[in-house]
Amino acid sequence: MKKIFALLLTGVMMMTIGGCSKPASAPAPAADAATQTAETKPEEAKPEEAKPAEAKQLVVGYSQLGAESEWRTACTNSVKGEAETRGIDLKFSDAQQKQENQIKAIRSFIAQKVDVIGVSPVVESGWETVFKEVKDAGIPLVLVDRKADVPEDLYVCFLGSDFKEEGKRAAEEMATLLNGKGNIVELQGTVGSSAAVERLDGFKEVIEAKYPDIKIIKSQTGDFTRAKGKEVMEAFLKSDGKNIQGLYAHNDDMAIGAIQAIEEYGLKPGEDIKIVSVDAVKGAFEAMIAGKLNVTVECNPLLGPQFFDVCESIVAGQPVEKYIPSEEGIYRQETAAADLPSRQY
Ligand code: GZL
Repeated sequence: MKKIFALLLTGVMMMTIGGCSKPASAPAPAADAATQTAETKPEEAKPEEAKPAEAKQLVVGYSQLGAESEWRTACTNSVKGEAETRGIDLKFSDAQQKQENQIKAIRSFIAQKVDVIGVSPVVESGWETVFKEVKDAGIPLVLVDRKADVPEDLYVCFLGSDFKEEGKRAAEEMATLLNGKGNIVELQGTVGSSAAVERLDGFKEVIEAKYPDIKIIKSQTGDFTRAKGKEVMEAFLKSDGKNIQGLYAHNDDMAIGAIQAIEEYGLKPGEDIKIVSVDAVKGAFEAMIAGKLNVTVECNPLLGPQFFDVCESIVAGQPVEKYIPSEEGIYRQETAAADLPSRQY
């Protein structure tokens, strides 16, 4: 009996060990190779004729801050037009001058896995968190037109104007118009925007350093719009009226609004009150030709070509400068009629 049990136990053991000896992923037995048909044998397969790889279409997300001025419209048109010319898939968002809308748009671009993100920050502060999300997603970021107060490693480059230099140029032009003496009111751009902060600084620095007989008696934001510029100028005239000899406006749109307020008050803009503004949009040339504006300091909005040059360089792995300045001039009443026909915005 014991012998029969031992024999049975030995048989069971032999079957069990035999069943585990084959690893789960044993390679197909040699016989499989013989069943391949002729046309699929690797040594005879004819590789597809190598087609040149189609260049992948560039996909760029661009958060534009708003549509508050002629300048902004020209900037948007330049970006959209250049994207179309180059066949770039542009994801465009207009934030209507609200930072929360820009942040939402940037997060949407991250979710869409775009190749590059461009941003025109409505204000300088409040960007570090979302820019870190962009960096963590491995997407390069380009600051277009305006700056953001973030560590430099969070963006590839800033593409735009030297706003402080624009403010300095405006101050020299105003001093010439006033012969170095008089009271000025100032219409500031959007509070906290790099354009407004630096245009104020540049203007103030030159006046305080070189023109002790010129005083800035009032300074308030007109938010870069015609309507607000007119409203604030009306308040300036109500409080200081004939005591104002000059107006410095951070953009042409606010200057054009202020011109309406000055005329309604009964004074002659460009004569009783000398006016210097910034941007050099067509509306400013028309006001200069009418003798109502004296000088406009150019701020170039045609940033589309430079923006997409930067995007293409980044995607191609080419080096990009941290700051790419715009080329800009100064335009005065005397040459406005001759200049206007060649203006692009
Ligand atoms: C300047 C730009 C400013 C313009 C305004 O680069 O950011 O914003 O000067 C515009 O006209 O609103």
